[in-house]
Amino acid sequence: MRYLTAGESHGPQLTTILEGVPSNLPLKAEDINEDLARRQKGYGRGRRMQIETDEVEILSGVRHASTLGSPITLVVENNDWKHWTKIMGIEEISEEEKEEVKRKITRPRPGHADLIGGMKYGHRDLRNVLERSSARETTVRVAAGAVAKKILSELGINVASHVLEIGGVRANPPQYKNLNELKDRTNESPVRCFDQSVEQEMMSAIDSAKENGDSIGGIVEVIIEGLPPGVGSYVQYDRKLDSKIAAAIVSINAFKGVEFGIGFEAARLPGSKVHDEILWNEEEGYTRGSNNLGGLEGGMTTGMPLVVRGVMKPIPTLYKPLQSVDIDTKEPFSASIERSDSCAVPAASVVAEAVVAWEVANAIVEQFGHDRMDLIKENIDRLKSYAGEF
Ligand code: EPS
Repeated sequence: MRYLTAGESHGPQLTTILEGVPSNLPLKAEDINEDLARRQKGYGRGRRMQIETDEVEILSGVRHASTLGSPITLVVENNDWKHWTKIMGIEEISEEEKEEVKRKITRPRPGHADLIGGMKYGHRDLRNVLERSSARETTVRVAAGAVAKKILSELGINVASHVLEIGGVRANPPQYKNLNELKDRTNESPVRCFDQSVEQEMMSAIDSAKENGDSIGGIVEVIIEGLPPGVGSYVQYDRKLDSKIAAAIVSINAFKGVEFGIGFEAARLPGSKVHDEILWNEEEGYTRGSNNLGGLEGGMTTGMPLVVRGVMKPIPTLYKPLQSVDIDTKEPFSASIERSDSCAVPAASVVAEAVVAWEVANAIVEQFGHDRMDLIKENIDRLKSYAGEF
């Protein structure tokens, strides 16, 4: 499977076309809208989220609530577009009109794509860069991920995400009975955190960042349960599932790092404390005594829960002035901006869930038969019973 996204933050709409989604997958707009709504929530978002009510329109590839196997087109309208029709219009405008059209940007934000994107594409109005580099694009990545999650759920595979850290406030490792409990509680939490004892502290950290005109980042975690062993491969670098997931995580706006299982902690421990001992019992077949490697060995799933974390830097759009240079005058300036999120970590956890789900679903679809959901299911069941007896 593959997908592309298109659309500007304040343009008319965001679009994604998903290619290679198997046929006969039950799919309704509600399945996608639920995740779009989850992405819009989260303490620390700015005023833009009050303007938008993200809802998908499915324009191709689905008939009578079931996929056809043909490309699926998903569109989400930007409600804010109506305020930007002149500024973001597609039609030609005269030089005088251009002067009238305010909001030309010549002052790049440190940490954003503005300066280098302008240099690279030859845009002296940096709006031409920021409109596409904006995290608004993650809306349709979540829509694509919702379709991937639907594939996984049909195969008995469960995907969750939660927030582990915001602005230096750390949650205790979540102790949950099952993944649905983790999902239910984090969906209720304003910061998408399982540990209620730190929720308030996280929100206070967001409040004080906002008061100071600053922004804060954090750490999110994605967990996938119910995977068969052997998804991905060790035989070639570009077939390793962990490499694809790592690329997907750092492709999310503002994400700077990724780790699996105990991650960077593995550097500080001896091998005897890192590797997960292999066990076997009649009922479950092969299992592990621990899951330090996050469900991946040799670029393949082990059958244990897949655990991956991503690090989000603070959003670079700050009310607090940071030193930069105006590209027209070359004068230094430190300006404030109009509108920003002070923290988007809770929303980013939903995005992380979507992009990881896509990579895992894609690897499964490629490996277990591309075309039809029923054949994919049969192939996975066959592999699972083989693995149990192996
Ligand atoms: C963003 C800036 C803000 C965010 C936006 C990402 O938008 P605006 O410039 O319209 O205030 O709200 O995020 C979204 C719109 C979204 O849907 O997540 C940026 O510059 O990256």
